[in-house]
Amino acid sequence: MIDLHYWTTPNGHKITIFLEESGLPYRTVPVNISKGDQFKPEFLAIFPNNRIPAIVDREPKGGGAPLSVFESGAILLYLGEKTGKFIPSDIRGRVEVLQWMFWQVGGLGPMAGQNHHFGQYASRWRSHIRACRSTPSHGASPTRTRSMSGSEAGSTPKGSGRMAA
Ligand SMILES: N[C@@H](CCC(=O)N[C@@H](CS)C(=O)NCC(=O)O)C(=O)O
Repeated sequence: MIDLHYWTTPNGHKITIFLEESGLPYRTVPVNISKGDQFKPEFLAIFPNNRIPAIVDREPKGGGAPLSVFESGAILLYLGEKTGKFIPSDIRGRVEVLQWMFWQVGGLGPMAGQNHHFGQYASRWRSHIRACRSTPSHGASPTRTRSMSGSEAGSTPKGSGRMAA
């Protein structure tokens, strides 16, 4: 049985598509990244990169302790090798699959992710940060520092954009 630590994002879907297509038994463990579940100590203890998707294979090949894997590309490769599906064993077929997988995880994925991040979230931060900087007395107040680290942890700035000192 595979535990899939998951939220409904394109990176999460990559793994559900593989699992559904391969017929491997799995259960989903929701990680609400909008609420910051990925920063909970119990999640970080297994997956230090604070991101979904991530899996725990409770029956790894060869037996032994449950095996955890994070990063969608590493998970896809792990599951491909575990099941013998979607990753050919001959060198030419293998290269064909791996080059497109690396293209996706190293090129298209991050570009699309950053486009979404800067278009949807950072644009809100920009006006927030500009408003803070326009008031010198708000320079490096602890409130601002706290608020900015809150934003980095996934929440969006609240209020009009100007913070109390
Ligand atoms: N390179 C990673 C990217 C994973 C990723 O960015 N996951 C996002 C959701 S699609 C996430 O968990 N974000 C939470 C955060 O950054 O705090 C992969 O391919 O698995």
